[in-house]
Amino acid sequence: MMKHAWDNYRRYAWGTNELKPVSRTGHSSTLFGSIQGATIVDALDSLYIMELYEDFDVATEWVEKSLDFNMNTEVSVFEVNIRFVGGLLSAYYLSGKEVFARKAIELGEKLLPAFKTPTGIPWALLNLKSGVGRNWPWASGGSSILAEYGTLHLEFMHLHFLSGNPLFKEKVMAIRKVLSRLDKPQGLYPNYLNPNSGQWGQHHVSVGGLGDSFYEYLLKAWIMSDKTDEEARTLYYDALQAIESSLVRRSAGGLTYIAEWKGGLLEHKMGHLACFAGGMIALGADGAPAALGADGAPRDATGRHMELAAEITRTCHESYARTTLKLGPEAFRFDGGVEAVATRQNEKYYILRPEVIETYLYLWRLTHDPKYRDWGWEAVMALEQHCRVEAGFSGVRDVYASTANHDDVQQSFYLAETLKYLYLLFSDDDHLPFDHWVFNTEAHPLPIIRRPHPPTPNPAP
Ligand code: DMJ
Repeated sequence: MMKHAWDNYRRYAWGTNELKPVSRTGHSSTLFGSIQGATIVDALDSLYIMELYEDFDVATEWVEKSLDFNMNTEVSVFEVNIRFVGGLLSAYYLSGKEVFARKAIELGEKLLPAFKTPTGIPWALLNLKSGVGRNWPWASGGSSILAEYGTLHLEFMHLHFLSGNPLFKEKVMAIRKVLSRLDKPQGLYPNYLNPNSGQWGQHHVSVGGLGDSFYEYLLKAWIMSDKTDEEARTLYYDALQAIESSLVRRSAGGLTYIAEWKGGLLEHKMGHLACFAGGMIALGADGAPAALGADGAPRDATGRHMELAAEITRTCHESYARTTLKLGPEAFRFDGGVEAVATRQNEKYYILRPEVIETYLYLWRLTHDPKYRDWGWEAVMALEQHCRVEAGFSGVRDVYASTANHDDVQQSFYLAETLKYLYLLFSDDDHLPFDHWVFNTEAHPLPIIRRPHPPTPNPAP
């Protein structure tokens, strides 16, 4: 599947950001401005991990000769960080090739002006030449987005470590300070925060889009620090506690889901993006602090968290199983007489997203229950049957339709995440073991920073 996706990108869209596999041409997205090569940088580590070294060398040569950030263009700070900085960092740690570290640092430095705001909460969008930032015009009251400014920590800590430049660390630690000081409604983090006033915007809370990877990076900041960053640990488990109390619900049919919260009211909807939470909760389960039971005695939280993770995973699998194409919709609901089913036409699409497969990988590694591999295999079959086209893989517009209507985009995260997680799901646990690597939110593995033995690249022979 990787070869099919990569070879066709190479053939029809080389050097552009993504492949349009039906039109057989390049696809550009405004997220990266005029930066090119998103699929190449996103796929580097997957090629390496899958031992496709000749393809990796071709990609490396393109990075050396053609990857360019010196342009007058506006980019999404979050997307460029998770895909380009994250992809380059992983390629460096896997292969040991200096060019990747150099390019990651060069790009990271170009992102620093985004933090020039009264609070230090970065802008969503940045012009790489002028250093002028702004927020998405649609974001509540000119706010920055939780999942965007909260998903820089892992990459910036590695940029700090590799470059010695203290600014990388200072910038992400300052974000955390602002958040720690703010009042949180019922302990929850609203998705919108104004970078000028330091006040929350609209009270919309979500573990799916706009919120998701903020929670992921709290947990992973703790793990990547070799479990020394106690502040991150506390913030993560406190946030999860609030999510459990205020957002986690069980349907009449017995499915556990994570609802969204709008100004105190629950919307009984779960996004495909929120399905990553099964994996996150499982990954964090063994560090969960004991909670006091009703009788005042401490209760071990690990078992409860593993159970919650498994239940969420089951629900996300149901969201796939209840469709015609056996691929999950963008969002599914638990109201109006349905459970784990999309009811709105604009929520029925599947764009090759990884979150459900990502969660299968974590649950597989942490429980070895074979059902997670079975469910992963069901996804492989559905991808092969409905998303594979002659010149690559495409998303589909309606997972409840009897035949696939292709959207003609092969997303770069399909190669970075979906195929990598599938590959690892069917590999041994010592292939990128969790006690050495932490995956950024785009599935780019970053080594745990251990003192006094910090990470060095460890290329395959
Ligand atoms: C990816 O770019 C990342 O996983 C991000 O955290 C969320 N969206 C896509 C995949 O769905």
